[in-house]
Amino acid sequence: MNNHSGSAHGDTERVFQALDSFRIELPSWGFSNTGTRFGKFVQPAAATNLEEKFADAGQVNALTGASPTVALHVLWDTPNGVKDAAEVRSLETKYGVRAGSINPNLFQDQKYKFGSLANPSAEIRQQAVAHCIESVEVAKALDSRDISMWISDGANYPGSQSIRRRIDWLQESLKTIHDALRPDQRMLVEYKPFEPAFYFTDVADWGMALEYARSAGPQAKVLVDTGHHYQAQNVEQIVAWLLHLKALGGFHFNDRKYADDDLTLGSIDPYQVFRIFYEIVSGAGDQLNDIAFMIDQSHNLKGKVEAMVQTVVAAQELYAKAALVDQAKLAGLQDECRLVEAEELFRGAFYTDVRPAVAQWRVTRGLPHDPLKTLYESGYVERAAKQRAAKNAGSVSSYA
Ligand code: LRH
Ligand code: MN
Ligand code: MN
Repeated sequence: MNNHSGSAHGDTERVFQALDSFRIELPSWGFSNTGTRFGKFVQPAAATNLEEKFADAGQVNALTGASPTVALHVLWDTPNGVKDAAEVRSLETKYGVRAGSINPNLFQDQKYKFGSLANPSAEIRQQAVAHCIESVEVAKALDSRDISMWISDGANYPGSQSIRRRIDWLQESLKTIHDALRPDQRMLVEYKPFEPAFYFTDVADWGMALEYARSAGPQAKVLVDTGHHYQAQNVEQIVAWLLHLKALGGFHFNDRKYADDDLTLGSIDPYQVFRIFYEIVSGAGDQLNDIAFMIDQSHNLKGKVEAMVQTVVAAQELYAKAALVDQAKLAGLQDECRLVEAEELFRGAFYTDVRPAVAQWRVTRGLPHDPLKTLYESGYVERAAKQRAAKNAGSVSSYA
Protein backbone atom coordinates (compact mmCIF):
# COMPACT_ATOMS: atom_id res chain seq x y z
CA MET A 1 0.00 0.00 0.00
CA ASN A 2 1.20 3.54 -0.54
CA ASN A 3 2.20 6.47 1.61
CA HIS A 4 -1.01 8.50 2.03
CA SER A 5 -1.19 7.59 5.71
CA GLY A 6 2.13 6.24 6.84
CA SER A 7 3.45 2.69 7.19
CA ALA A 8 2.10 -0.32 5.36
CA HIS A 9 1.68 -1.99 8.73
CA GLY A 10 -0.39 0.93 9.98
CA ASP A 11 -2.51 0.71 6.85
CA THR A 12 -3.22 -2.96 7.37
CA GLU A 13 -4.25 -2.28 10.94
CA ARG A 14 -6.64 0.45 9.82
CA VAL A 15 -8.18 -1.85 7.23
CA PHE A 16 -8.61 -4.65 9.77
CA GLN A 17 -10.15 -2.32 12.32
CA ALA A 18 -12.56 -0.85 9.80
CA LEU A 19 -13.67 -4.23 8.48
CA ASP A 20 -14.15 -5.80 11.90
CA SER A 21 -17.14 -3.58 12.52
CA PHE A 22 -18.43 -3.15 8.97
CA ARG A 23 -21.71 -4.95 8.27
CA ILE A 24 -24.02 -4.49 5.32
CA GLU A 25 -27.57 -5.81 5.04
CA LEU A 26 -28.78 -7.84 2.07
CA PRO A 27 -32.15 -7.21 0.41
CA SER A 28 -34.38 -10.29 0.17
CA TRP A 29 -35.68 -8.94 -3.14
CA GLY A 30 -32.19 -9.02 -4.61
CA PHE A 31 -32.34 -12.82 -4.75
CA SER A 32 -35.58 -13.22 -6.65
CA ASN A 33 -36.40 -12.55 -10.28
CA THR A 34 -36.84 -8.86 -10.80
CA GLY A 35 -36.63 -6.68 -13.84
CA THR A 36 -37.47 -3.36 -15.32
CA ARG A 37 -40.93 -2.09 -16.14
CA PHE A 38 -40.38 -3.53 -19.62
CA GLY A 39 -39.94 -7.08 -18.43
CA LYS A 40 -37.61 -9.40 -16.67
CA PHE A 41 -35.20 -12.13 -17.62
CA VAL A 42 -35.83 -15.15 -15.49
CA GLN A 43 -32.82 -16.87 -13.94
CA PRO A 44 -32.95 -20.59 -13.16
CA ALA A 45 -31.14 -20.12 -9.82
CA ALA A 46 -33.20 -17.17 -8.56
CA ALA A 47 -34.93 -17.64 -5.23
CA THR A 48 -38.60 -18.51 -5.60
CA ASN A 49 -39.70 -18.28 -1.97
CA LEU A 50 -38.67 -16.93 1.40
CA GLU A 51 -36.68 -20.00 2.35
CA GLU A 52 -34.59 -19.76 -0.81
CA LYS A 53 -33.98 -16.07 -0.18
CA PHE A 54 -32.72 -16.90 3.30
CA ALA A 55 -30.60 -19.74 1.91
CA ASP A 56 -28.98 -17.36 -0.59
CA ALA A 57 -28.46 -14.62 1.97
CA GLY A 58 -26.93 -17.20 4.33
CA GLN A 59 -24.57 -18.24 1.55
CA VAL A 60 -23.45 -14.64 0.95
CA ASN A 61 -22.87 -14.15 4.66
CA ALA A 62 -20.96 -17.42 5.00
CA LEU A 63 -18.63 -16.28 2.20
CA THR A 64 -18.15 -12.67 3.29
CA GLY A 65 -18.78 -12.69 7.05
CA ALA A 66 -20.15 -9.19 6.63
CA SER A 67 -23.85 -9.54 5.91
CA PRO A 68 -25.61 -11.21 8.84
CA THR A 69 -29.03 -9.63 8.23
CA VAL A 70 -31.53 -9.63 5.42
CA ALA A 71 -34.09 -6.90 4.78
CA LEU A 72 -37.64 -8.10 4.30
CA HIS A 73 -40.38 -6.56 2.20
CA VAL A 74 -43.64 -7.24 4.00
CA LEU A 75 -45.89 -7.93 1.02
CA TRP A 76 -43.34 -10.13 -0.71
CA ASP A 77 -41.86 -11.95 2.29
CA THR A 78 -44.34 -11.85 5.14
CA PRO A 79 -47.69 -11.36 3.37
CA ASN A 80 -49.57 -12.71 6.40
CA GLY A 81 -47.93 -10.20 8.70
CA VAL A 82 -47.09 -11.29 12.22
CA LYS A 83 -48.35 -14.81 11.47
CA ASP A 84 -45.29 -15.31 9.26
CA ALA A 85 -42.86 -14.40 12.03
CA ALA A 86 -42.49 -17.98 13.27
CA GLU A 87 -41.42 -19.15 9.81
CA VAL A 88 -38.90 -16.33 9.56
CA ARG A 89 -37.54 -17.24 12.98
CA SER A 90 -36.95 -20.84 11.93
CA LEU A 91 -35.29 -19.74 8.68
CA GLU A 92 -32.99 -17.48 10.67
CA THR A 93 -31.80 -20.44 12.71
CA LYS A 94 -31.50 -22.71 9.71
CA TYR A 95 -29.50 -20.33 7.50
CA GLY A 96 -27.58 -18.24 10.03
CA VAL A 97 -28.84 -14.82 8.95
CA ARG A 98 -31.31 -12.69 10.86
CA ALA A 99 -34.20 -10.58 9.65
CA GLY A 100 -33.09 -6.98 9.35
CA SER A 101 -35.07 -3.93 8.37
CA ILE A 102 -38.75 -4.38 7.64
CA ASN A 103 -40.15 -2.65 4.56
CA PRO A 104 -43.86 -1.94 4.37
CA ASN A 105 -45.20 -1.97 0.83
CA LEU A 106 -47.14 1.14 -0.10
CA PHE A 107 -46.87 0.87 -3.86
CA GLN A 108 -48.34 -2.33 -5.21
CA ASP A 109 -51.90 -2.51 -4.04
CA GLN A 110 -54.50 -1.14 -6.47
CA LYS A 111 -55.90 1.03 -3.73
CA TYR A 112 -52.70 3.11 -3.75
CA LYS A 113 -53.25 4.34 -7.31
CA PHE A 114 -53.46 7.93 -6.03
CA GLY A 115 -51.20 7.51 -3.06
CA SER A 116 -51.01 5.74 0.27
CA LEU A 117 -50.07 7.71 3.40
CA ALA A 118 -50.72 10.99 1.55
CA ASN A 119 -53.79 9.90 -0.40
CA PRO A 120 -56.59 12.51 -0.42
CA SER A 121 -58.93 9.80 0.89
CA ALA A 122 -58.83 9.52 4.67
CA GLU A 123 -59.98 5.93 4.37
CA ILE A 124 -57.07 4.91 2.14
CA ARG A 125 -54.61 6.80 4.31
CA GLN A 126 -55.92 4.86 7.25
CA GLN A 127 -55.50 1.54 5.43
CA ALA A 128 -51.93 2.47 4.55
CA VAL A 129 -51.24 3.45 8.17
CA ALA A 130 -52.71 0.13 9.31
CA HIS A 131 -50.38 -1.75 6.94
CA CYS A 132 -47.39 0.16 8.35
CA ILE A 133 -48.45 -0.52 11.92
CA GLU A 134 -48.78 -4.20 11.02
CA SER A 135 -45.23 -3.93 9.63
CA VAL A 136 -44.08 -2.46 12.95
CA GLU A 137 -45.67 -5.47 14.65
CA VAL A 138 -43.81 -7.81 12.30
CA ALA A 139 -40.61 -5.99 13.21
CA LYS A 140 -41.38 -6.38 16.92
CA ALA A 141 -42.04 -10.10 16.49
CA LEU A 142 -38.70 -10.46 14.71
CA ASP A 143 -36.78 -8.15 17.02
CA SER A 144 -35.98 -5.89 14.09
CA ARG A 145 -34.97 -2.37 14.92
CA ASP A 146 -35.74 -0.53 11.70
CA ILE A 147 -38.87 0.06 9.64
CA SER A 148 -37.79 1.44 6.27
CA MET A 149 -40.47 3.67 4.89
CA TRP A 150 -40.37 4.28 1.18
CA ILE A 151 -43.41 6.37 0.42
CA SER A 152 -44.00 6.15 -3.30
CA ASP A 153 -46.78 8.74 -3.25
CA GLY A 154 -46.82 11.66 -5.62
CA ALA A 155 -48.54 13.07 -8.66
CA ASN A 156 -48.02 13.00 -12.41
CA TYR A 157 -49.48 16.33 -13.46
CA PRO A 158 -49.32 19.92 -12.22
CA GLY A 159 -52.56 20.95 -10.56
CA SER A 160 -53.79 17.39 -10.28
CA GLN A 161 -52.97 17.15 -6.55
CA SER A 162 -52.39 19.64 -3.75
CA ILE A 163 -48.69 19.53 -2.83
CA ARG A 164 -49.43 21.41 0.38
CA ARG A 165 -52.40 19.47 1.72
CA ARG A 166 -50.58 16.22 1.10
CA ILE A 167 -47.80 17.42 3.42
CA ASP A 168 -50.27 17.64 6.29
CA TRP A 169 -51.77 14.24 5.52
CA LEU A 170 -48.40 12.56 5.28
CA GLN A 171 -47.15 14.17 8.50
CA GLU A 172 -50.20 12.96 10.34
CA SER A 173 -49.87 9.42 8.95
CA LEU A 174 -46.19 9.17 9.84
CA LYS A 175 -46.76 10.42 13.35
CA THR A 176 -49.38 7.73 13.94
CA ILE A 177 -46.97 5.04 12.72
CA HIS A 178 -44.15 6.47 14.81
CA ASP A 179 -46.34 6.21 17.91
CA ALA A 180 -46.59 2.46 17.34
CA LEU A 181 -42.81 1.96 17.56
CA ARG A 182 -41.17 0.34 20.55
CA PRO A 183 -38.64 2.67 22.23
CA ASP A 184 -35.74 0.75 20.68
CA GLN A 185 -37.17 0.80 17.18
CA ARG A 186 -36.69 3.37 14.46
CA MET A 187 -38.55 4.66 11.46
CA LEU A 188 -36.32 5.40 8.47
CA VAL A 189 -37.77 7.83 5.94
CA GLU A 190 -36.48 7.23 2.43
CA TYR A 191 -36.68 9.91 -0.25
CA LYS A 192 -36.79 9.70 -4.03
CA PRO A 193 -37.36 12.54 -6.48
CA PHE A 194 -39.39 10.64 -9.04
CA GLU A 195 -40.88 7.26 -9.98
CA PRO A 196 -43.49 5.98 -9.86
CA ALA A 197 -44.77 9.57 -9.84
CA PHE A 198 -43.22 11.86 -12.44
CA TYR A 199 -44.31 15.39 -11.56
CA PHE A 200 -43.55 15.28 -7.86
CA THR A 201 -43.13 12.71 -5.16
CA ASP A 202 -44.29 13.61 -1.68
CA VAL A 203 -40.88 12.81 -0.18
CA ALA A 204 -38.64 14.07 -2.92
CA ASP A 205 -35.36 14.90 -1.18
CA TRP A 206 -33.43 14.77 2.07
CA GLY A 207 -34.85 18.06 3.33
CA MET A 208 -38.38 16.77 3.06
CA ALA A 209 -37.42 13.39 4.50
CA LEU A 210 -35.73 15.16 7.41
CA GLU A 211 -38.74 17.30 8.14
CA TYR A 212 -41.11 14.33 7.91
CA ALA A 213 -38.82 12.42 10.26
CA ARG A 214 -38.68 15.33 12.71
CA SER A 215 -42.42 15.83 12.78
CA ALA A 216 -43.02 12.08 13.13
CA GLY A 217 -40.97 11.87 16.32
CA PRO A 218 -37.52 11.32 17.84
CA GLN A 219 -37.15 7.74 16.61
CA ALA A 220 -37.47 8.72 12.96
CA LYS A 221 -34.35 9.26 10.85
CA VAL A 222 -33.49 9.72 7.19
CA LEU A 223 -32.65 6.87 4.83
CA VAL A 224 -30.33 7.76 1.94
CA ASP A 225 -30.73 5.55 -1.12
CA THR A 226 -27.72 6.44 -3.24
CA GLY A 227 -29.69 5.95 -6.47
CA HIS A 228 -32.38 8.43 -5.44
CA HIS A 229 -30.67 11.67 -6.38
CA TYR A 230 -30.54 14.00 -9.31
CA GLN A 231 -27.55 13.76 -11.58
CA ALA A 232 -24.57 15.61 -10.12
CA GLN A 233 -26.10 15.94 -6.66
CA ASN A 234 -23.44 15.89 -3.97
CA VAL A 235 -24.48 12.89 -1.90
CA GLU A 236 -21.56 13.02 0.52
CA GLN A 237 -22.50 16.56 1.45
CA ILE A 238 -26.01 15.37 2.27
CA VAL A 239 -24.45 12.64 4.40
CA ALA A 240 -22.25 15.20 6.20
CA TRP A 241 -25.31 17.34 6.93
CA LEU A 242 -27.38 14.45 8.18
CA LEU A 243 -24.55 13.42 10.49
CA HIS A 244 -24.25 16.99 11.69
CA LEU A 245 -27.97 16.96 12.48
CA LYS A 246 -27.81 13.47 14.02
CA ALA A 247 -30.49 12.41 11.58
CA LEU A 248 -28.77 9.80 9.43
CA GLY A 249 -30.59 6.49 9.88
CA GLY A 250 -28.98 4.48 7.13
CA PHE A 251 -28.34 3.79 3.49
CA HIS A 252 -29.70 1.84 0.61
CA PHE A 253 -26.57 1.33 -1.43
CA ASN A 254 -26.50 0.82 -5.17
CA ASP A 255 -24.96 2.58 -8.12
CA ARG A 256 -26.48 4.39 -11.04
CA LYS A 257 -25.59 5.92 -14.34
CA TYR A 258 -28.92 7.68 -14.83
CA ALA A 259 -31.21 7.26 -11.81
CA ASP A 260 -32.29 4.46 -9.52
CA ASP A 261 -30.73 1.94 -11.86
CA ASP A 262 -30.02 -0.39 -8.92
CA LEU A 263 -26.61 -1.25 -10.36
CA THR A 264 -23.85 -2.84 -8.33
CA LEU A 265 -22.34 -0.54 -5.71
CA GLY A 266 -19.28 1.20 -7.08
CA SER A 267 -19.68 -0.20 -10.58
CA ILE A 268 -20.12 3.25 -12.15
CA ASP A 269 -18.64 5.69 -9.65
CA PRO A 270 -16.59 4.06 -6.90
CA TYR A 271 -15.07 7.42 -5.96
CA GLN A 272 -18.49 8.65 -4.87
CA VAL A 273 -18.92 5.66 -2.56
CA PHE A 274 -15.46 6.32 -1.16
CA ARG A 275 -16.38 9.97 -0.51
CA ILE A 276 -19.60 8.94 1.24
CA PHE A 277 -17.71 6.41 3.37
CA TYR A 278 -15.09 9.02 4.19
CA GLU A 279 -17.77 11.31 5.65
CA ILE A 280 -18.86 8.40 7.80
CA VAL A 281 -15.49 7.17 9.02
CA SER A 282 -14.36 10.71 9.72
CA GLY A 283 -17.60 12.22 11.00
CA ALA A 284 -19.96 9.60 12.41
CA GLY A 285 -18.28 9.25 15.82
CA ASP A 286 -20.69 7.59 18.22
CA GLN A 287 -23.44 7.64 15.57
CA LEU A 288 -21.57 4.95 13.63
CA ASN A 289 -23.31 2.02 15.30
CA ASP A 290 -26.68 3.50 14.46
CA ILE A 291 -26.14 3.82 10.75
CA ALA A 292 -27.79 0.94 8.93
CA PHE A 293 -25.74 0.03 5.87
CA MET A 294 -28.05 -1.79 3.49
CA ILE A 295 -27.89 -2.89 -0.11
CA ASP A 296 -30.85 -2.10 -2.33
CA GLN A 297 -30.10 -3.72 -5.66
CA SER A 298 -32.03 -5.98 -7.98
CA HIS A 299 -29.96 -7.59 -10.67
CA ASN A 300 -31.84 -8.21 -13.84
CA LEU A 301 -28.94 -9.75 -15.73
CA LYS A 302 -26.22 -10.74 -13.26
CA GLY A 303 -26.47 -13.92 -11.21
CA LYS A 304 -28.11 -12.97 -7.92
CA VAL A 305 -25.80 -14.57 -5.34
CA GLU A 306 -22.73 -13.75 -7.39
CA ALA A 307 -23.79 -10.10 -7.65
CA MET A 308 -24.43 -9.84 -3.91
CA VAL A 309 -21.04 -11.29 -3.04
CA GLN A 310 -19.45 -8.89 -5.49
CA THR A 311 -21.36 -6.00 -3.88
CA VAL A 312 -20.38 -6.85 -0.31
CA VAL A 313 -16.75 -7.18 -1.37
CA ALA A 314 -16.90 -3.85 -3.22
CA ALA A 315 -18.41 -2.20 -0.14
CA GLN A 316 -15.69 -3.61 2.11
CA GLU A 317 -12.94 -2.45 -0.22
CA LEU A 318 -14.30 1.08 -0.53
CA TYR A 319 -14.92 1.31 3.20
CA ALA A 320 -11.36 0.12 3.85
CA LYS A 321 -9.99 2.75 1.46
CA ALA A 322 -11.93 5.48 3.27
CA ALA A 323 -10.46 4.29 6.56
CA LEU A 324 -6.96 4.76 5.16
CA VAL A 325 -7.16 8.54 4.95
CA ASP A 326 -4.96 10.12 7.60
CA GLN A 327 -7.62 12.42 9.00
CA ALA A 328 -5.34 14.51 11.22
CA LYS A 329 -2.90 15.10 8.41
CA LEU A 330 -5.71 15.97 6.03
CA ALA A 331 -7.20 18.46 8.51
CA GLY A 332 -3.79 20.15 8.79
CA LEU A 333 -3.47 20.48 5.03
CA GLN A 334 -7.04 21.75 4.76
CA ASP A 335 -6.45 24.37 7.46
CA GLU A 336 -3.35 25.61 5.65
CA CYS A 337 -5.25 25.53 2.36
CA ARG A 338 -2.61 23.32 0.77
CA LEU A 339 -5.18 22.29 -1.77
CA VAL A 340 -3.30 19.97 -4.05
CA GLU A 341 -1.56 18.18 -1.19
CA ALA A 342 -4.89 17.72 0.58
CA GLU A 343 -6.52 16.39 -2.54
CA GLU A 344 -3.58 14.09 -3.25
CA LEU A 345 -3.73 12.68 0.26
CA PHE A 346 -7.44 12.00 -0.20
CA ARG A 347 -7.03 10.52 -3.67
CA GLY A 348 -4.04 8.53 -2.51
CA ALA A 349 -6.25 6.54 -0.19
CA PHE A 350 -8.79 5.99 -2.93
CA TYR A 351 -6.16 4.74 -5.37
CA THR A 352 -4.53 2.43 -2.85
CA ASP A 353 -5.04 -1.20 -3.74
CA VAL A 354 -6.53 -2.56 -0.53
CA ARG A 355 -7.49 -5.90 -2.00
CA PRO A 356 -4.48 -7.78 -0.55
CA ALA A 357 -5.17 -6.35 2.94
CA VAL A 358 -8.89 -7.15 2.69
CA ALA A 359 -8.08 -10.70 1.59
CA GLN A 360 -5.63 -11.01 4.48
CA TRP A 361 -8.34 -9.80 6.86
CA ARG A 362 -10.64 -12.52 5.55
CA VAL A 363 -8.08 -15.24 6.09
CA THR A 364 -7.31 -14.12 9.63
CA ARG A 365 -11.05 -14.13 10.37
CA GLY A 366 -11.49 -17.67 9.02
CA LEU A 367 -13.23 -16.54 5.85
CA PRO A 368 -12.49 -17.47 2.23
CA HIS A 369 -9.61 -15.51 0.77
CA ASP A 370 -11.59 -14.89 -2.43
CA PRO A 371 -15.34 -15.21 -1.76
CA LEU A 372 -16.37 -15.14 -5.43
CA LYS A 373 -13.90 -17.87 -6.35
CA THR A 374 -15.08 -19.97 -3.42
CA LEU A 375 -18.67 -19.43 -4.54
CA TYR A 376 -17.85 -20.64 -8.05
CA GLU A 377 -15.97 -23.65 -6.72
CA SER A 378 -18.74 -24.57 -4.31
CA GLY A 379 -21.26 -25.29 -7.05
CA TYR A 380 -23.93 -23.54 -4.94
CA VAL A 381 -25.47 -21.65 -7.85
CA GLU A 382 -25.59 -24.73 -10.11
CA ARG A 383 -27.28 -26.74 -7.38
CA ALA A 384 -29.78 -23.95 -6.80
CA ALA A 385 -30.45 -23.76 -10.53
CA LYS A 386 -31.21 -27.49 -10.65
CA GLN A 387 -33.58 -27.27 -7.71
CA ARG A 388 -35.30 -24.08 -8.79
CA ALA A 389 -35.26 -24.10 -12.60
CA ALA A 390 -38.72 -25.58 -13.06
CA LYS A 391 -40.29 -23.14 -10.62
CA ASN A 392 -38.51 -20.22 -12.24
CA ALA A 393 -39.51 -21.24 -15.74
CA GLY A 394 -43.10 -20.66 -14.72
CA SER A 395 -42.46 -17.29 -13.10
CA VAL A 396 -42.62 -14.41 -15.49
CA SER A 397 -45.00 -11.93 -14.04
CA SER A 398 -44.58 -11.29 -10.35
CA TYR A 399 -41.98 -8.85 -9.04
CA ALA A 400 -41.39 -10.75 -5.83
C1 LRH B 1 -37.67 2.36 -4.32
C2 LRH B 1 -36.79 1.51 -3.47
C3 LRH B 1 -37.34 1.33 -2.07
C4 LRH B 1 -38.06 0.01 -2.20
C5 LRH B 1 -37.07 -0.77 -3.05
C6 LRH B 1 -37.56 -2.06 -3.63
O1 LRH B 1 -37.07 2.70 -5.53
O2 LRH B 1 -35.50 2.03 -3.44
O3 LRH B 1 -36.33 1.25 -1.12
O4 LRH B 1 -38.34 -0.59 -0.99
O5 LRH B 1 -36.70 0.19 -4.03
MN1 MN C 1 -34.31 2.01 -1.65
MN1 MN D 1 -34.89 2.69 -5.42
